[in-house]
Amino acid sequence: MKIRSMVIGLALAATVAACSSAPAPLEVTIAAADISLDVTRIDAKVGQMVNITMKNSGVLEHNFNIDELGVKQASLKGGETAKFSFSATKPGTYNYYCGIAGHEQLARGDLVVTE
Ligand SMILES: [Cu+2]
Repeated sequence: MKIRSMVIGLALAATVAACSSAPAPLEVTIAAADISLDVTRIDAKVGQMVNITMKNSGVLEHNFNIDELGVKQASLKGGETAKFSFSATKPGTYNYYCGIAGHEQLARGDLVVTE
């Protein structure tokens, strides 16, 4: 009985260690203007939750997409703010952009994910 509770104790300790080694969430605030994003590079770790607060400080509608991660955020009207989150399971450089017609080349950036 004593050995059994020790094994359970070790398993719990291992679980806690695994959780605490995960990187803390990354908080990023992005302002979208007509037509640009004020953050053009986000550096994150594999598995790190990226919490975005996006404000549309322009007049036109803007949104946020990362095709490879399935991120497709609904368009914001001028003055609106949205919060959303994502994480990447593999290292790489992921393009993010506004998907409104004609905006992609100007309102874009790179999410750079490393181990
Ligand atoms: Cu846009």
